[in-house]
Amino acid sequence: MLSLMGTTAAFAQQAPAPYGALPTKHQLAWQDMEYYMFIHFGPNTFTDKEWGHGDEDPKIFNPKKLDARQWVRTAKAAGMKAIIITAKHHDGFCLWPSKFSTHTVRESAWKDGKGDVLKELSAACKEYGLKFGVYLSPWDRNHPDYGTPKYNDVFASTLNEVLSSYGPVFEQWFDGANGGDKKQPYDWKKFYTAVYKNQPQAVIFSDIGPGARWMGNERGVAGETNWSTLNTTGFGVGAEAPSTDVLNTGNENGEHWIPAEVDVSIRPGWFYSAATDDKVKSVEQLVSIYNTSIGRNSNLLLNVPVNRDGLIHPNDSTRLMEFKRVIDASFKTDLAKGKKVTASDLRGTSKQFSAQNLTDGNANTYWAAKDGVKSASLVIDLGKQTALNRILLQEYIALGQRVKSFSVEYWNGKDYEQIDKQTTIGYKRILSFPTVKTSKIRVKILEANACPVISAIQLYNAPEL
Ligand code: IPT
Repeated sequence: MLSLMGTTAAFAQQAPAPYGALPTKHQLAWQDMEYYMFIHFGPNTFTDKEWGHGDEDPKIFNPKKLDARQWVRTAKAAGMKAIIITAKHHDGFCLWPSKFSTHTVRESAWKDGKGDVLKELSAACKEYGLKFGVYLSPWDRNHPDYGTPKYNDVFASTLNEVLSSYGPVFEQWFDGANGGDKKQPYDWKKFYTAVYKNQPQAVIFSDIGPGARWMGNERGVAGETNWSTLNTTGFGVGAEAPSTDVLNTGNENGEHWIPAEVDVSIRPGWFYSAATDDKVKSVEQLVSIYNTSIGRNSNLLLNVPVNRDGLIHPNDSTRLMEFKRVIDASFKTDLAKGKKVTASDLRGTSKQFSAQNLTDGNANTYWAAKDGVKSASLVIDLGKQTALNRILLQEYIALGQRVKSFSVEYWNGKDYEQIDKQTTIGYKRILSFPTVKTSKIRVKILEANACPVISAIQLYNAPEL
């Protein structure tokens, strides 16, 4: 009997077995980046178009004051961790002097054809410690081989060229947009191979990953339920993608770990247009997007288009700074930090799984319930009446995404009263609610696919906007 109990106790203190599809270490590092800049830039910037036809005179591309360091400084000051640029959009124009195209910066008026936007941007990212990523559209309305099997080799060579010339690339972005008449069956396997051969750590974005998935709309609104797992068997990119509803929520118990990335523009269009100078999204809109992207288990790729001078317009950079001030103020002081947590279930007595790990300010430590326990309650004792209006929760996703539903309650002096009830958590979930004054918060994990493994619960009192 004694030895049996000993065995049980020792067993209970093993780390939980991973559940379901899991992130790679590159996906884990990517998820921590959270917020980065998209830059749409090219001939469309000079023609006020969103989808160029590929027959634009390359000479129109002439951003006389181009300063990639200004873009990077802006992104950095905004709190962003990286920049992804449209190296080649649907018009086929290459922002670098590609050997595989005759429609490039080399043919443009900019710097007498001697310029290279990717070179300048990758160098500036390196200088300021930001990561660099590239968007390359497979759809190409300029390349003469497009629509023939030869084009797959051209595009693979193009990928090879970009991904071997500008240092580390953290993300390769594949657009599924295709409005052309010419049919081109893409050889995605060949494209992915070209990426991984040159940049094994790169996270590949497309509608269905394999590194990260489109979340189904361009409004910045990920699903309230958002699983980082997706079924991809039988699906493809673009027209063959799963429905946007599925991309929005992922698949519970999906085959692969393919977390959502939200792509949204700070202006009505993706490309710069003087006509949208007064239509830059408001701070309120951006905060709302923050809550429905980063706050819903997604990374946020916010597009800030560069203008005809080759600069980020002051209206956009000013707004980015205003937005950052609000986010910084909202998440300035974690009122739960260091506070005592009581859990209804403990995985043994080891500190490794202790409920205190929830409020230690370290997302690499976690509380876990015992195997087989799929619901639990966690009470945070704030020690005194405290005003609160935000809660931030994180699962320890290295071991998979588990939680199916949870609720948040506050102690009103007599009872626990429900503030909100939601579904998934994932890497990060943020809930906003009208300010409550309370001494205790109770989080109930109502349902999980395996024992819950939670790395953080944080509480904030964000200033009113
Ligand atoms: C849309 C594509 O259809 C989709 O595959 C993905 O690339 C997405 O863009 C990225 O934002 S096209 C858009 C006009 C909805």
